[in-house]
Amino acid sequence: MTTTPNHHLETIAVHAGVEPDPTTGAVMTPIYQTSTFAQDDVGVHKGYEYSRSDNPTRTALQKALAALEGGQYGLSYASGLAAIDNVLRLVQPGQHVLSGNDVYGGTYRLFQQVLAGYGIEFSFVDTSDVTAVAAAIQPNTQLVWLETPTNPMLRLTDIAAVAEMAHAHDAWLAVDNTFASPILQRPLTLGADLVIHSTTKYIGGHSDVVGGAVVLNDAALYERLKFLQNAIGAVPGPMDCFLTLRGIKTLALRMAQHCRNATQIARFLADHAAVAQVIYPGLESHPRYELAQRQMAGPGGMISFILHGGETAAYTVARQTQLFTLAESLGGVESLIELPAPMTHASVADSPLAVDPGLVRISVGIENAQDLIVDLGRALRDA
Ligand code: P1T
Repeated sequence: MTTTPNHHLETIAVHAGVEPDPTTGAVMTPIYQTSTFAQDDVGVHKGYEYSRSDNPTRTALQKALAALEGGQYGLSYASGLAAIDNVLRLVQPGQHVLSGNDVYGGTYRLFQQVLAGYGIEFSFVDTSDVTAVAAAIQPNTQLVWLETPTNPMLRLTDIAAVAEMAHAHDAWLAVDNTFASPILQRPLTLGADLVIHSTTKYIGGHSDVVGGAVVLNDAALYERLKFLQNAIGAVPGPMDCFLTLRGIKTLALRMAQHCRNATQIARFLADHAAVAQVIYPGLESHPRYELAQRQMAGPGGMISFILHGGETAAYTVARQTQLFTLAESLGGVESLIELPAPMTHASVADSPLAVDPGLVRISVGIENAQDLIVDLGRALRDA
């Protein structure tokens, strides 16, 4: 059914974008596994011509994503990085992008090793410090790019404050909302112009599909991105759209459990003798705890920590957990553990964004919290 912005997020997650199929009444949007669509006459069709341009399963997903983020328009992509690449194509050679200095390693790689070669200028600052953002904005800044919480340090940025700053300089603010999910944070409502997701993570939620999304309100920017989505062609297939839509239905439920479990685990880690530092937006020790309370509806499922035993101890823990699978990615129902420096952030090694080699990152799943604590406790015994 058509949801309205007055519906609560739990309702939007279940219903948005999905209408009973007009031909059969199928309650779930079918997987329109077709590359092309018959035309009644030359150029006369039912709104669909070719599945790179549009596909009904993708349309349903895009509507659901837009509704979840409280935006007018949603666009889906083959991966989070494809979504990021499309947004960056809004920026022209000679223009400047001001990026956060703690971002997914692949984002930094795309910026520095691909797009900088096409004449886009990048600089990287700690966006959690708004005075640093103000100092780094240049006359040619067209886009401010940030993650909050960041990957992997879980730093938080005041979205409303940075949006105001960007707009004062006629720049757009893009927020990669992957770590929070729209259930916990809706950047468009705080003044951001573009919200980006790796839907591979919480939105899909089951570690079975790779995808990306952009949601926005500006009609002209949407038209340009829609053009780019088709012109560049990094679109998701109908099966992937279906899986992502199916995941979305339980997003609110899952996020609640991710937050509950992660809060318990963060406290357990904070009290553990082998642990030197726990970074989690739900702990009062987090430097922006107050902002987390104000900007987010919950602290999320991601925790980073450092052990007294440093890198060696980090490897020991990562190798010894059993319920926490050693793997890249995050946001699925199952708990994962990884070491960012040699894994997800290997592409920032030897750069100013390099990550502490002793940092451990966990994505807390929706299993029983006590079972997860026992698993971590066992692994920490040797760390
Ligand atoms: O993997 P992909 O769907 O292309 O999304 C890239 C991406 C974008 N933004 C953020 C904040 C991300 O964390 C990611 C992907 N991150 C991982 C695979 C990871 O383990 O951190």
